[in-house]
Amino acid sequence: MPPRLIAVSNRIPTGSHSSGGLVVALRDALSASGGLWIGAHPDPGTGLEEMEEVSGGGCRCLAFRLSEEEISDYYLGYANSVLWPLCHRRVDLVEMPSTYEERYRAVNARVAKLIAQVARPDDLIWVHDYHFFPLASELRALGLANRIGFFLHIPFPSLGDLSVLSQPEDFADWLADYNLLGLQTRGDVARCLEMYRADPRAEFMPDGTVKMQGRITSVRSFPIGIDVDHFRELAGVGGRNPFGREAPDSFVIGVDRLDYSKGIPNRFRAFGRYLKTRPEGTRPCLVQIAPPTRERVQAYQDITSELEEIAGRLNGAFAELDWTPIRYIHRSIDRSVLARLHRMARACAVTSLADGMNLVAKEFVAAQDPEDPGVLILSRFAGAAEDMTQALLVNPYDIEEMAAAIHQALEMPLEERRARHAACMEVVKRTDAARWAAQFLAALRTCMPTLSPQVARLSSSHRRHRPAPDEKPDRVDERLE
Ligand code: ADQ
Repeated sequence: MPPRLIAVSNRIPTGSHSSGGLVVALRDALSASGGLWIGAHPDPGTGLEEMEEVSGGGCRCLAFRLSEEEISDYYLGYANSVLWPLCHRRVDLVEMPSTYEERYRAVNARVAKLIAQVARPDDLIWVHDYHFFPLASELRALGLANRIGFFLHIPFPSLGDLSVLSQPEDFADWLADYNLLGLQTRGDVARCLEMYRADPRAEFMPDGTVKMQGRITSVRSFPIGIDVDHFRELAGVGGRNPFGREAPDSFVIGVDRLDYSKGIPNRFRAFGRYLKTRPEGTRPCLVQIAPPTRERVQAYQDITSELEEIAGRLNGAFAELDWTPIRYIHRSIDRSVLARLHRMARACAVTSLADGMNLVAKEFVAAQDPEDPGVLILSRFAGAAEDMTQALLVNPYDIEEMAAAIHQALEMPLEERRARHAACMEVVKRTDAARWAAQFLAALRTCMPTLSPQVARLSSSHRRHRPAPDEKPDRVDERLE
């Protein structure tokens, strides 16, 4: 039996979110080790000092509750109005009331205590994403010497953008408490190492690891992928045409959470530009599926209005009685319908201004019929572009170039489509979600451990923890004292 795994992420799988590649890959790794998945309960609540079992995820899941204030200040606030825009090169959108950061630190400290209550000394702990940057520091302060890994799903921020944080030096410090730091791309690794290179406390070891004040961290890229076979199966299943009698002649598909990082307004503009010059007699559509997220954050309300305005204007200008060029669906749809739509589309437009990987690009490629595949138009700023170089790579700020790519994709000869698809498919298979999880865990199991004396020293000098206004003085969990 491999060492027990504890996964920590903001979301835990519940019935409705349990079929994505990440969930399947982690669930399998957790089941194989008799592990636990810890995350926030989907509903706010009280009873903040303990976790509760949640069912529906296919593995043992424990949830902690977030209070309404924590959802506002920690989740919507620091995580999604500071760290998310910072990592997606939108420092202009960063909002910084001091309660955001205080609550972010306090939630991480509280979650660390909850984890410490259930963790055994030889468990592997795998922390996911920007909601939990300081979690390892908090666990070390409680005396845990376990191997702790971190995977960042979104882009690693640039050194310049990090200086927006109130205490940028804490960021490098937080990450140094992880034994393994997993990032999506080689570009992310380069940005992370640039941060450590600029930090006088850090030194580089001959094996490429980073040493900071006695802690050794390995920084590596692990490009995430999808459950390829499952998505192919979903796409290949027959059944009814999702359009019914309203099927377009040919269409380009876009599927994204409605987020400003996904570059959807420029995609619409590029499609409008393409419509102006399209070959005579053709009536293609852009089918955009964009369910809302984080609707209480102003920047997300703004992008929703902007898209409605552009789609309305373009449809007003180009629609005919029996043709609506932009079909914009502002809600989530069933994954099997999504897979069918991908297979039917002639092209998929992924136009992110910044994106950790972008799984939609991989899902589109996996869904294609290799004998008659559609074409992937892919932003060079999505992590997926680092390896999927045979997609039609575009600059998402350049409307003309994207319009030309839409034309090229819809007119591309069969042989070229096949060759490009085969090359992209090779990448999709190579980065399958199960392999991604296995590779990360193999690296975590073998990376340099944290020694107990180091933890003791670190926790005694747990320098910068600033208690939140409503936080009571700590009593370290007795088992660990
Ligand atoms: P996201 O920003 O959410 O993920 P992405 O990688 O594209 O972006 O994954 C979205 C997932 O949600 C896909 O599986 C997609 O099919 C699904 N989805 C999107 N719209 C949907 C809809 N309307 N109905 C049903 N399903 C829908 C973050 C990072 C990414 C990184 C992933 C994984 O921002 O860069 O690739 O994590 O690490």
